[in-house]
Amino acid sequence: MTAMPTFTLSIGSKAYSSWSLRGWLMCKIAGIDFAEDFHHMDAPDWHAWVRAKSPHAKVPLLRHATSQGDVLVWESLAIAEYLNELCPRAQMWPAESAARAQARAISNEMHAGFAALRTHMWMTLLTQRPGKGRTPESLADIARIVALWRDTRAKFGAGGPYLFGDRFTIADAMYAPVVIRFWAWQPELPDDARAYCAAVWNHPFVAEWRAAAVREKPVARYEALAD
Ligand SMILES: N[C@@H](CCC(=O)N[C@@H](CS)C(=O)NCC(=O)O)C(=O)O
Repeated sequence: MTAMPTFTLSIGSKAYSSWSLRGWLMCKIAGIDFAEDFHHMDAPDWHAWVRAKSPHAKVPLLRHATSQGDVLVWESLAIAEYLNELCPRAQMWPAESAARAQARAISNEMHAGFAALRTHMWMTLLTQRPGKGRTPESLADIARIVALWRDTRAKFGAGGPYLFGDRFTIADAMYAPVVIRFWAWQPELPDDARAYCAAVWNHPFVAEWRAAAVREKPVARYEALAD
Protein backbone atom coordinates (compact mmCIF):
# COMPACT_ATOMS: atom_id res chain seq x y z
CA MET A 1 0.00 0.00 0.00
CA THR A 2 1.33 3.46 -0.88
CA ALA A 3 1.85 5.67 2.17
CA MET A 4 -0.23 8.86 2.31
CA PRO A 5 1.97 11.92 1.83
CA THR A 6 2.49 13.98 4.98
CA PHE A 7 2.15 17.29 3.14
CA THR A 8 -0.12 17.94 0.19
CA LEU A 9 -0.37 21.30 -1.54
CA SER A 10 -3.43 21.99 -3.66
CA ILE A 11 -2.76 24.36 -6.52
CA GLY A 12 -4.38 25.62 -9.73
CA SER A 13 -2.65 26.61 -12.96
CA LYS A 14 1.11 27.01 -12.94
CA ALA A 15 0.93 29.42 -15.87
CA TYR A 16 -1.66 31.74 -14.36
CA SER A 17 -2.05 31.20 -10.61
CA SER A 18 0.19 33.63 -8.77
CA TRP A 19 -1.02 32.52 -5.33
CA SER A 20 -0.38 28.87 -6.15
CA LEU A 21 3.18 29.82 -6.99
CA ARG A 22 3.60 31.58 -3.66
CA GLY A 23 2.32 28.59 -1.69
CA TRP A 24 4.46 26.21 -3.70
CA LEU A 25 7.58 28.34 -3.14
CA MET A 26 6.87 28.36 0.61
CA CYS A 27 6.96 24.54 0.58
CA LYS A 28 10.17 24.51 -1.44
CA ILE A 29 11.91 27.04 0.83
CA ALA A 30 10.82 25.06 3.89
CA GLY A 31 12.49 22.03 2.35
CA ILE A 32 9.52 19.72 2.94
CA ASP A 33 8.70 16.76 0.78
CA PHE A 34 5.18 17.43 -0.49
CA ALA A 35 2.71 16.05 -2.96
CA GLU A 36 1.16 18.39 -5.52
CA ASP A 37 -2.60 18.20 -5.83
CA PHE A 38 -3.01 20.00 -9.16
CA HIS A 39 -6.35 20.90 -10.66
CA HIS A 40 -6.50 23.46 -13.45
CA MET A 41 -8.52 26.57 -12.64
CA ASP A 42 -10.02 26.38 -16.13
CA ALA A 43 -11.36 22.85 -15.65
CA PRO A 44 -15.19 22.66 -15.90
CA ASP A 45 -15.40 21.21 -12.38
CA TRP A 46 -12.93 23.70 -10.87
CA HIS A 47 -15.43 25.43 -8.59
CA ALA A 48 -16.84 22.18 -7.23
CA TRP A 49 -13.32 20.82 -6.73
CA VAL A 50 -12.01 23.86 -4.89
CA ARG A 51 -15.17 24.31 -2.82
CA ALA A 52 -15.02 20.71 -1.65
CA LYS A 53 -11.40 21.05 -0.67
CA SER A 54 -10.66 24.48 0.68
CA PRO A 55 -12.36 26.45 3.48
CA HIS A 56 -12.27 29.66 1.42
CA ALA A 57 -12.60 27.98 -1.99
CA LYS A 58 -9.21 29.17 -3.16
CA VAL A 59 -5.72 27.79 -3.70
CA PRO A 60 -3.08 27.37 -2.37
CA LEU A 61 -4.18 25.02 0.37
CA LEU A 62 -1.74 23.00 2.47
CA ARG A 63 -2.88 19.76 4.09
CA HIS A 64 -0.58 18.37 6.78
CA ALA A 65 -1.41 14.82 7.89
CA THR A 66 -0.44 14.50 11.56
CA SER A 67 -1.04 11.85 14.23
CA GLN A 68 -3.75 14.20 15.62
CA GLY A 69 -5.47 14.46 12.25
CA ASP A 70 -5.21 16.70 9.23
CA VAL A 71 -4.18 20.32 9.62
CA LEU A 72 -5.52 22.52 6.84
CA VAL A 73 -3.74 25.78 6.18
CA TRP A 74 -5.00 28.27 3.61
CA GLU A 75 -3.77 31.76 2.69
CA SER A 76 -0.23 31.93 1.38
CA LEU A 77 1.20 33.88 4.32
CA ALA A 78 -0.40 31.53 6.84
CA ILE A 79 1.18 28.61 4.96
CA ALA A 80 4.51 30.43 5.15
CA GLU A 81 4.22 31.03 8.90
CA TYR A 82 3.06 27.47 9.59
CA LEU A 83 6.01 25.98 7.70
CA ASN A 84 8.41 28.47 9.27
CA GLU A 85 7.39 27.22 12.72
CA LEU A 86 7.68 23.57 11.68
CA CYS A 87 11.00 23.98 9.88
CA PRO A 88 13.05 26.54 11.85
CA ARG A 89 16.29 25.37 10.30
CA ALA A 90 15.10 26.49 6.88
CA GLN A 91 15.29 30.14 8.05
CA MET A 92 12.41 31.16 5.87
CA TRP A 93 12.47 34.69 7.29
CA PRO A 94 15.72 36.67 7.72
CA ALA A 95 17.48 35.85 10.99
CA GLU A 96 17.96 39.42 12.24
CA SER A 97 14.92 41.11 13.77
CA ALA A 98 15.01 44.45 11.89
CA ALA A 99 15.38 42.56 8.62
CA ARG A 100 12.60 40.19 9.65
CA ALA A 101 10.30 43.13 10.45
CA GLN A 102 10.96 44.61 7.01
CA ALA A 103 10.44 41.21 5.37
CA ARG A 104 7.09 40.83 7.11
CA ALA A 105 6.04 44.40 6.24
CA ILE A 106 6.78 44.08 2.53
CA SER A 107 5.26 40.59 2.38
CA ASN A 108 2.08 41.97 3.94
CA GLU A 109 2.10 44.87 1.50
CA MET A 110 2.16 42.36 -1.33
CA HIS A 111 -0.49 40.19 0.22
CA ALA A 112 -2.91 43.04 0.81
CA GLY A 113 -2.12 45.45 -1.98
CA PHE A 114 -1.14 46.26 -5.54
CA ALA A 115 -4.64 45.65 -6.85
CA ALA A 116 -4.09 47.68 -10.02
CA LEU A 117 -0.98 45.72 -10.98
CA ARG A 118 -2.82 42.49 -10.33
CA THR A 119 -5.77 43.59 -12.47
CA HIS A 120 -3.95 45.11 -15.41
CA MET A 121 -0.82 42.94 -15.50
CA TRP A 122 -2.09 39.56 -14.41
CA MET A 123 0.34 36.67 -14.17
CA THR A 124 0.99 34.60 -17.25
CA LEU A 125 3.97 32.52 -18.29
CA LEU A 126 2.49 31.72 -21.70
CA THR A 127 2.41 35.07 -23.47
CA GLN A 128 4.22 38.39 -23.43
CA ARG A 129 2.50 41.70 -24.11
CA PRO A 130 5.11 44.44 -23.84
CA GLY A 131 3.81 47.92 -23.30
CA LYS A 132 0.28 46.83 -22.38
CA GLY A 133 -1.43 47.07 -19.02
CA ARG A 134 0.01 50.48 -18.21
CA THR A 135 -2.49 52.60 -16.34
CA PRO A 136 -1.67 55.41 -13.88
CA GLU A 137 -2.65 53.05 -11.06
CA SER A 138 -0.64 50.03 -12.24
CA LEU A 139 2.39 52.28 -12.86
CA ALA A 140 2.02 53.70 -9.34
CA ASP A 141 2.02 50.14 -7.95
CA ILE A 142 5.15 49.35 -9.94
CA ALA A 143 6.87 52.50 -8.66
CA ARG A 144 6.11 51.47 -5.07
CA ILE A 145 7.43 47.93 -5.67
CA VAL A 146 10.63 49.22 -7.26
CA ALA A 147 11.10 51.57 -4.29
CA LEU A 148 10.53 48.90 -1.67
CA TRP A 149 12.86 46.45 -3.43
CA ARG A 150 15.52 49.20 -3.59
CA ASP A 151 15.09 50.19 0.06
CA THR A 152 15.17 46.57 1.24
CA ARG A 153 18.23 45.64 -0.79
CA ALA A 154 20.06 48.82 0.29
CA LYS A 155 19.44 48.05 3.96
CA PHE A 156 19.65 44.26 4.03
CA GLY A 157 20.64 42.84 0.64
CA ALA A 158 24.39 43.40 0.47
CA GLY A 159 25.26 39.70 0.80
CA GLY A 160 23.60 38.46 -2.39
CA PRO A 161 21.08 39.08 -5.18
CA TYR A 162 17.84 38.59 -3.23
CA LEU A 163 15.92 41.06 -1.06
CA PHE A 164 17.77 39.97 2.07
CA GLY A 165 21.06 38.94 0.50
CA ASP A 166 22.06 35.43 -0.37
CA ARG A 167 18.99 33.62 1.01
CA PHE A 168 15.74 33.39 -0.96
CA THR A 169 13.16 34.12 1.75
CA ILE A 170 9.39 34.27 2.12
CA ALA A 171 9.57 37.90 0.96
CA ASP A 172 11.16 36.86 -2.35
CA ALA A 173 8.50 34.17 -2.73
CA MET A 174 5.80 36.81 -2.26
CA TYR A 175 7.27 38.95 -5.06
CA ALA A 176 8.16 36.11 -7.47
CA PRO A 177 4.81 36.42 -9.32
CA VAL A 178 5.52 40.15 -9.76
CA VAL A 179 8.80 39.24 -11.44
CA ILE A 180 6.83 36.99 -13.80
CA ARG A 181 4.34 39.79 -14.47
CA PHE A 182 7.26 42.07 -15.34
CA TRP A 183 8.55 39.41 -17.77
CA ALA A 184 5.13 39.18 -19.39
CA TRP A 185 4.19 42.87 -19.56
CA GLN A 186 7.67 44.40 -19.67
CA PRO A 187 7.11 47.72 -17.94
CA GLU A 188 10.09 50.05 -17.90
CA LEU A 189 12.27 49.22 -14.92
CA PRO A 190 15.49 50.67 -13.53
CA ASP A 191 18.65 48.55 -13.63
CA ASP A 192 18.52 47.50 -9.97
CA ALA A 193 14.97 46.16 -10.35
CA ARG A 194 15.98 44.34 -13.55
CA ALA A 195 18.91 42.71 -11.74
CA TYR A 196 16.65 41.57 -8.92
CA CYS A 197 14.12 40.22 -11.43
CA ALA A 198 16.87 38.23 -13.18
CA ALA A 199 17.98 36.69 -9.88
CA VAL A 200 14.44 35.59 -8.98
CA TRP A 201 13.60 34.43 -12.51
CA ASN A 202 16.70 32.21 -12.53
CA HIS A 203 16.34 30.86 -9.01
CA PRO A 204 16.17 27.04 -9.30
CA PHE A 205 12.72 26.83 -7.67
CA VAL A 206 11.27 29.50 -9.96
CA ALA A 207 12.93 27.87 -12.98
CA GLU A 208 11.38 24.51 -12.01
CA TRP A 209 7.93 26.12 -11.79
CA ARG A 210 8.38 27.91 -15.13
CA ALA A 211 9.40 24.70 -16.88
CA ALA A 212 6.14 23.05 -15.81
CA ALA A 213 4.04 26.16 -16.53
CA VAL A 214 5.03 26.43 -20.18
CA ARG A 215 3.66 22.93 -20.80
CA GLU A 216 0.13 24.19 -20.00
CA LYS A 217 -2.22 25.30 -22.77
CA PRO A 218 -3.20 28.98 -22.98
CA VAL A 219 -6.70 29.65 -21.67
CA ALA A 220 -8.63 31.80 -24.14
CA ARG A 221 -10.76 33.56 -21.54
CA TYR A 222 -7.68 34.65 -19.56
CA GLU A 223 -5.77 35.67 -22.66
CA ALA A 224 -8.76 37.73 -23.80
CA LEU A 225 -8.33 39.93 -20.75
CA ALA A 226 -5.37 41.60 -22.46
CA ASP A 227 -5.73 45.36 -22.91
N1 LIG B 1 -5.17 35.62 -0.26
C1 LIG B 1 -5.12 34.29 -0.84
C2 LIG B 1 -5.41 34.42 -2.31
C3 LIG B 1 -5.73 33.08 -2.96
C4 LIG B 1 -6.35 33.24 -4.35
O1 LIG B 1 -6.96 34.28 -4.68
N2 LIG B 1 -6.22 32.19 -5.15
C5 LIG B 1 -6.82 32.16 -6.47
C6 LIG B 1 -5.84 31.56 -7.47
S1 LIG B 1 -4.53 32.64 -7.92
C7 LIG B 1 -7.98 31.20 -6.47
O2 LIG B 1 -7.91 30.14 -5.89
N3 LIG B 1 -9.06 31.55 -7.14
C8 LIG B 1 -10.10 30.58 -7.28
C9 LIG B 1 -11.37 31.13 -7.69
O3 LIG B 1 -11.52 32.34 -7.56
O4 LIG B 1 -12.22 30.33 -8.12
C10 LIG B 1 -3.75 33.66 -0.53
O5 LIG B 1 -2.86 34.36 -0.04
O6 LIG B 1 -3.55 32.45 -0.72
